[in-house]
Amino acid sequence: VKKCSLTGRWVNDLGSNMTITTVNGNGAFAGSCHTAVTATSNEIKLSPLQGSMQKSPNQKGQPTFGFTVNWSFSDSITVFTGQCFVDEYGKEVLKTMWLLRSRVENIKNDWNATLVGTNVFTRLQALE
Ligand code: B9F
Repeated sequence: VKKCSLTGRWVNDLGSNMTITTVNGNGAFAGSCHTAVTATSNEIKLSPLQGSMQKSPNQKGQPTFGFTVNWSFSDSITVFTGQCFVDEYGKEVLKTMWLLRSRVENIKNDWNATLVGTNVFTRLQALE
């Protein structure tokens, strides 16, 4: 079975681009994310991400992972959790869910400070 590797460039169903540059021996990884969507007038900026993936000795492939994106242009943070799958055509797919936490000024607004959603990432094919 083809192995799923997180390293490389990915695009999700919203059109956001993500690059994972390094995965170390402990499964720690780093990269950057450029969201295609926002809900502020702030200019979208490339934002750093840091994550961790399962690398158990008996890794049967299709690892689980989590990562945090620290949005450089707002006070918000998104955490993603997911799994890297190889689909029936041998294509790698990252199936994720996310929580997006916004900063609120007052604890009374805490109840609506977190959004939840899903994203599907596929490998960004380099232009030929
Ligand atoms: O638009 C977000 C934001 C946070 C506070 C004001 C604006 C920052 C970018 C988040 C991008 C999300 C989506 N992009 C993607 O690829 S992360 C999960 C989605 N997947 C107003 C308050 C909270 C959101 C909008 Fe805001």
